[in-house]
Amino acid sequence: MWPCFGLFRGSGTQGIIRAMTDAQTIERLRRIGWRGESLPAQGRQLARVVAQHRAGYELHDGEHLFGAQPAGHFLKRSLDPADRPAVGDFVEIEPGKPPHIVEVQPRRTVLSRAAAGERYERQTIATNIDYVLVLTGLDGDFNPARIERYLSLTEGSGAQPVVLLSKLDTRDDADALLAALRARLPAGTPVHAINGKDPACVAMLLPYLQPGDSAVLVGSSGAGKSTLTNTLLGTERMATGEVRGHDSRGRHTTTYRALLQLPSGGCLIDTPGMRELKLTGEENLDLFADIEVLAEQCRFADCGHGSEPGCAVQAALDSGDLSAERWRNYLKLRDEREEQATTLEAKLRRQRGGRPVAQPRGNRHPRDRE
Ligand SMILES: Nc1nc2c(ncn2[C@@H]2O[C@H](COP(=O)(O)OP(=O)(O)O)[C@@H](O)[C@H]2O)c(=O)[nH]1
Ligand SMILES: [Mg+2]
Ligand SMILES: [Zn+2]
Repeated sequence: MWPCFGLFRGSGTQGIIRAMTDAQTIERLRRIGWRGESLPAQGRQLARVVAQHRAGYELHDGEHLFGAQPAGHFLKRSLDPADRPAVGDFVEIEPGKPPHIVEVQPRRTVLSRAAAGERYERQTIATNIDYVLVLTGLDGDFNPARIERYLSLTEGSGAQPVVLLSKLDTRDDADALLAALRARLPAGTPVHAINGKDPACVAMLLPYLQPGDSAVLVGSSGAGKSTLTNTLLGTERMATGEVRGHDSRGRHTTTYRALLQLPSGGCLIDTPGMRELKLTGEENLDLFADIEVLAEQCRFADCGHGSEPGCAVQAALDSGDLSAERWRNYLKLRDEREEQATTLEAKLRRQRGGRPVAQPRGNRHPRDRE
């Protein structure tokens, strides 16, 4: 099948040689998770962004690791930061010293968050990923509301979430925590408890890390992301840190995102712990769909779910069918999503010179249509 490439590109012996090198190039790119079929125009090369530093990018072409700089158009202040090359991107480069990134290939999936602070800015956490591994320690780090926040952010990414609980070896009551979490999250969300230091234990994650797969590890600093990464790698590649006793927080040992090739054939992106994970405003909050259905059963369409008669939410809270903690987290994330969606809409309107824009996805909320 592959030689077809060459026959289109050239003719005679030249074409066949080119075809062979194209097939080899594609084979090489497959190792770093590339799924495309056609290569860039002659004179350009494809590589994947494995790390981003202040001074430039680190790229991998399936064989070599090398540095590169973004072309000038990526540095324009008017450019949405979300359109700049990010870790996980497949980029076209032109040779040079150093090589230059000239184009970002269309992204299969994008995991982003809104940056902390006043100005609305979407930040890309990772692109072209199949799985978002949401890692939480079973120590003081354990926090179902934060897991729900991560899952909300993952919803719009196109990648599948996998909830991982580390430090299984440190407690005896993990089964009960696990059962409660499974009951709280949408059915079908994979939840695994692991000891990140034990290779036999992390083997259960290999189905997510097969050739062609890309996964990103997210979670607070100290949760054990780098420890798990090292165990999966079979080497101490990422620096890990001691956790402070009083709050189970790590010391941000990992300072940058890095995409690594695993012996199982998949690619894994380790990230530094992110202090604030603001919603972008584009989330659907599908993981709370049951609550939205419930709220539609209230007697009054504009029910405030306080002391109104016939409130289905209050009834569920009273009977224990809906946990107060989950309800509070839903309200918090919903309000934040609404606020961010409004800010995003205003920003898009400004960018388009005052013309009305399509509603951001997050506004497709049953109650908003009333
Ligand atoms: N007992 C135990 N300790 C772990 C586990 N995973 C991580 N740790 C420890 O937790 C600390 C923080 O881990 P690290 O991988 O640096 O966290 P990161 O900030 O998420 O990358 C280190 O001291 C690890 O040895 C685990 O599954 N069991
Ligand atoms: Mg780390
Ligand atoms: Zn109500």
